[in-house]
Amino acid sequence: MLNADRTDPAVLRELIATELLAARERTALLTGAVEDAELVAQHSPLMSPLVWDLAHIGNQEELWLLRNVGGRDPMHPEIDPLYDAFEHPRSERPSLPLLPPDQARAYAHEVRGRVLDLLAATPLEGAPLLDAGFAFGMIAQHEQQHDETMLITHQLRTGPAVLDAPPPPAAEGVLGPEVLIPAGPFTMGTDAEPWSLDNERPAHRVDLPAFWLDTAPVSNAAYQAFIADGGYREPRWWTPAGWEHRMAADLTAPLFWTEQGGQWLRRRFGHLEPVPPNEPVLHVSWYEADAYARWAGRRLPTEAEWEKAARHDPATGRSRRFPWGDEPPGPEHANLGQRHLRPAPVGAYPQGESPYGARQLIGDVWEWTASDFTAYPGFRAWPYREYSEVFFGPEYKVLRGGSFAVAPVACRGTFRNWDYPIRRQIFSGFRTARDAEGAGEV
Ligand code: AVJ
Ligand code: FE
Repeated sequence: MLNADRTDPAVLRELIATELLAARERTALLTGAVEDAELVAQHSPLMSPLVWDLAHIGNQEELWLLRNVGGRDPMHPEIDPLYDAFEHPRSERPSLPLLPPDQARAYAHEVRGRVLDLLAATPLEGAPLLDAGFAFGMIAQHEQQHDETMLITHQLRTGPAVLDAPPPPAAEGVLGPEVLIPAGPFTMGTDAEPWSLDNERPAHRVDLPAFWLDTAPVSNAAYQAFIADGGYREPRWWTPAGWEHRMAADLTAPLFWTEQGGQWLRRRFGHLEPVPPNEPVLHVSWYEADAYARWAGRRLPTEAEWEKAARHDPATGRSRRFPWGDEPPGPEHANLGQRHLRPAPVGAYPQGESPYGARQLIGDVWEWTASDFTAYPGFRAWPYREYSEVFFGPEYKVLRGGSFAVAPVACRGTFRNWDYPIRRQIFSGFRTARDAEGAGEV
């Protein structure tokens, strides 16, 4: 679908409608799985009540599509400040006079009906917001991003399981521990991806020395070896800020893990289960990932290294949309879209392999990189400064590749996510790298 002929307006309209519908089905499932009392409750100070996400989805859709694209008047201007993410921090949102669940649903539904009418009547060209249906694509991605946020809220909730999904596919083949990425330039970022967000632009050349990268994300078994070796008790593996945080927050294992009778268990969407040794480690902070890498005699890859490993095709010299090529992600390529509510074992998805032989770069777990979230050379904020620009700087670290919770429409080789280095309620894991002295010199 994403490779459909976007130059045909009828095809593009159908693609947009399909993506908007897919997002709404996910939103309906995540907000329909619990009672209204659970929708208005705050399950963690890190998160909004689910009913806030629901009305915020509708409000952003109204703002960008009905008002900015369609020129319509605001439907309920008095509620706008409630759903402006910059007006109220998440921890305060439960005390706001939010729309109750039935009204939030009705509002989002009403906006969507009008948006589908607008889509049928609007040319998808002739203005930057309209070209290639950008504003519609941005809104489909926005809703899916909040569907990931809502899934995080579900993971933080306590109580019996309400979400279910089949298990992901098994590992295939015997993999070496790491792959070599020879020295040389590649194209980072994009000018061509029609629904790319401002921080992915523009395309630019980056020259990198050779490096080795883990073939797959670090597993729970490997991470348990770090714990068992006293990794959380040894300041020399941690940066000073990381050690300070480790002490203050009393970190001893990934979030949602507990030890019982010498065995590690984890809580996952309401199930308490043994930690599966061969799955990528999940729910670790940047500080923990960085400490693990140092303990292993390695380091986190930079964002540029990650993207070169995921996109550069040494046969043609060009960067692809995805590790496997330019085709949109199918279920054979990557664990995306909340199809499975857990990462697949390390070594799954042979069809998603990159030309260098790295696996699971897309899907499964967001991968922490060594890099701060900064603007690419030539960056231009678009269509609003609050999407990316206000977050640029050293406080945020970049994550790449998407997790099992990310929808294909909001995932690609250029996509950049960011968060504070202490955060671990997100679906975060990592892989490690090391310098390759002298390898691959031209
Ligand atoms: C890109 C995931 C950091 O959730 O704060 C949602 C996405 N931006 N609404 C976030 C987003 C506006 C954003 N992240
Ligand atoms: Fe938002």
